[in-house]
Amino acid sequence: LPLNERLKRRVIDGERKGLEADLDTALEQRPALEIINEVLLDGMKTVGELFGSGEMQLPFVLQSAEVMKAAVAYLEPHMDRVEGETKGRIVLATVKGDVHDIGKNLVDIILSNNGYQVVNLGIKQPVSAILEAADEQQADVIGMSGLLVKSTVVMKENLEEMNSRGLGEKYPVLLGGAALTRAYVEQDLAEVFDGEVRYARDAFEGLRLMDAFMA
Ligand code: B1M
Repeated sequence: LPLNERLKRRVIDGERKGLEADLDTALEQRPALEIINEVLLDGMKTVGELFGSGEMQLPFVLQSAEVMKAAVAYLEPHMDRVEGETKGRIVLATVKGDVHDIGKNLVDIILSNNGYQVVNLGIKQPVSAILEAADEQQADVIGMSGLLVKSTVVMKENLEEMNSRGLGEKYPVLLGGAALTRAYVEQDLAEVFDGEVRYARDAFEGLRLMDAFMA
């Protein structure tokens, strides 16, 4: 198989052996971020489709996720980094009940490499932990990720909790994850939230929105 197809296949098949060697070859041809966005994520997309249609079982999805994570970790040192003063701080978490963290961790990498301090709390974070960390770390922005449909409901509850604690105006909120839509966030959620809440389709839009929040 050609290199890109082979890399994509590794994600789909959860085949780690020889991954680094293929990534090294790929790095000779294109930047690390492009490998992630145009090759590896394409593989994850196929995994999602196969799982969704019942053609792939959960343990195999987990193996794919592990290859994806290993590849991102291997590529991270090869990504461009903007040096200089910190542009701001975000507390980032996958919401309560949700274990998906590949997208969240990509957001972490992109923001960290572009001048932001990221306090990454991990997965399954209740709103109380997110708000506590935001307070302790003096965050400028709160970022929540979630891929399950039920996480979109959790996010709404979290925003309502922020309202009730009078924190809506204090922290702008950035939301992302496959189950969300722009309309749900920027119309439905924006209506219930006292502050500013924005939807990021991907990590790069997350970066643009952070820049806008901090401007
Ligand atoms: Co799960 N899973 N999974 N899964 N999984 C989905 C989400 C699903 C759509 C698959 C499907 O059915 N086709 C489905 C959800 C359906 C629904 O809710 N209606 C699903 C399900 C059902 C489940 C379980 C319930 C399965 C089960 O147990 N029966 C279970 C849930 C457990 C739980 O959370 N409580 C489960 C478990 C798992 C694994 C553990 C096996 C594994 C996760 C491993 C891990 O993350 N460490 C896994 C995986 C890998 C997936 C799919 C296949 C791929 C997700 C992924 O990593 N994509 C996924 C299919 C899909 O998404 N269509 C699926 C790549 C990643 C880069 O994309 O996270 O969307 P994403 O991030 C994007 C953007 O969304 C954005 O930036 C990224 C790109 O730049 N973004 C942000 C994300 N967060 C952001 C935050 C921001 C800004 C941008 O600012 C704060």
